[in-house]
Amino acid sequence: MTHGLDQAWAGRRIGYAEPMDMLRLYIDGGYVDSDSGQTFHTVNPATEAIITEVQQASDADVDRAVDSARRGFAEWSAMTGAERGRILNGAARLLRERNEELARLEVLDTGKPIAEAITVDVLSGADCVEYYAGMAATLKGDHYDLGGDFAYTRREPLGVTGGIGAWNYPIQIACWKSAPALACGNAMVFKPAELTPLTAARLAEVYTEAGVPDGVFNVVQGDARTGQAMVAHPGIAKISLTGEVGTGKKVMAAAAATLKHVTLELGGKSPLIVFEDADIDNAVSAALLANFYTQGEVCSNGTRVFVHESIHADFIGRLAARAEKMTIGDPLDPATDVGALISEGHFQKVLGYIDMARDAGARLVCGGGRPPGIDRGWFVEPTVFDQCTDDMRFVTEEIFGPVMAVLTFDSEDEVVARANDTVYGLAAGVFTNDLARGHRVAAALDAGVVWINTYNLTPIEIPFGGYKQSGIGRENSHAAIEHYTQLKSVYVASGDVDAPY
Ligand code: TXE
Repeated sequence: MTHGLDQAWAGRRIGYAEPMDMLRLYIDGGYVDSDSGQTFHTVNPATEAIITEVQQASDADVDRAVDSARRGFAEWSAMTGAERGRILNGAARLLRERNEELARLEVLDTGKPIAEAITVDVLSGADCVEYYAGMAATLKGDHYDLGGDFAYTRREPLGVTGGIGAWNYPIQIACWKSAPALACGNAMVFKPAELTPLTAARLAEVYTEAGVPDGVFNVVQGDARTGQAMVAHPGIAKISLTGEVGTGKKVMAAAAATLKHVTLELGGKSPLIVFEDADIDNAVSAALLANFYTQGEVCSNGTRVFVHESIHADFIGRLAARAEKMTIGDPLDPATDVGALISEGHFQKVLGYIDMARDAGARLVCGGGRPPGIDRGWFVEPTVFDQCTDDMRFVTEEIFGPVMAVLTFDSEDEVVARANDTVYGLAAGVFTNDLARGHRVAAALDAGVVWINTYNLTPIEIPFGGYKQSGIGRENSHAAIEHYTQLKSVYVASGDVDAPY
């Protein structure tokens, strides 16, 4: 099965990457040159080859993007929600038409398998744009009858907003931030992660082609420094960040200077709990996806797998048998299950955690390093450690790679307490056929998202975001509208002011 992939790409070898022009900034409805004179390059993680050079935005470029966004906002917010919705619907259609092209760019930039990118990344982004296109015309306030007097509320856009993305789902993150922002009448200046710059500008092309006015969605390229310029900019009313917890703390602190609205989608070290009555094969499927999909570079992954003692041996046996059959290699090959990690630095970081696990005395079940026979590209085998304890560093810290920790437990109370014993609170999985227990444990877990007998399903209709240090605010669903609008109360008097003096 080629996952719907055009045969022309099936089997395309790792080395393939047509020459690309230098990637410029996207401001005011088109590509423009940065005035910084500085560039960086983006690399194909599967081949370590440079894909193309990218222009690094200067602080003046961020200024230019905000000025353009202000002009775009004036035109865009003057439209009705229905008019904005029609345009955004067109953008969703164009994203679907460009799915294969954009999915392939995402594979080149991230190293993730084409089988994932072609079925999830771009299409889920299109679903998001379409969902908020439908919501644009439904935004409204309330009316309050005050006995002669009356009041009403207006749900108004914030103005120019800022989006800062992470590198694991570049175009999906750009859609998750820009679609609700634009549907509410805002403009957005967006910065993709410096490791994956390619597809955000293509989203800008799509918005322009669909009829979004110039300046409403601008893309600046660069690293933390460009992000810091956005957070400091007085013309940006809100920042939505997807990134590490440490970055979230820096952004929140810096945003205080201009008292910006902030929403943060950060990291996690989520528990995946398998009770003694669970369907073991289903739980194994979930554990594999929750640790090795996108090479484990998924924030909500269930990387602490708690298995009831009574089924532990059976679970580990079935897990190892399936993990060892996973195909690692050319991300452009539709048969590939596990692609390359995003960068040399991240590759070494993940290998470091694997060494840490060994040194801590955890038992290696399968994987454990670079796949034999692959000496180029930042590939790590799907790795499972057993006999782990809660205090091991690789069990408490987010690795963001294909490394699973299996732990055992005896009672529900014990496992809930251990699952919650973390600074994170992004997600959790509960595997049981006891209905009451499933809902009881879901209520007891400190997590923004809990999956019962499944994992990592994030339809656009449901809110996504973390408890504790995993984030602030929610993306997707109607919840995101709250983060991209502000409420104004208007009081209308029917008589004169009743002044006692
Ligand atoms: O994050 P980084 P990465 C998390 C995931 C992991 C991390 C990986 O759990 O922890 O993201 O992505 C910019 N001021 N999530 O390595 O390094 C930087 O340029 C302003 C959670 O990219 O934090 C980049 O664009 N900006 C998520 C972005 O911040 C700054 C899903 C993120 O960089 C900055 C996916 C600063 N001081 C990944 N420093 C979820 N919960 O949904 C860096 N940046």
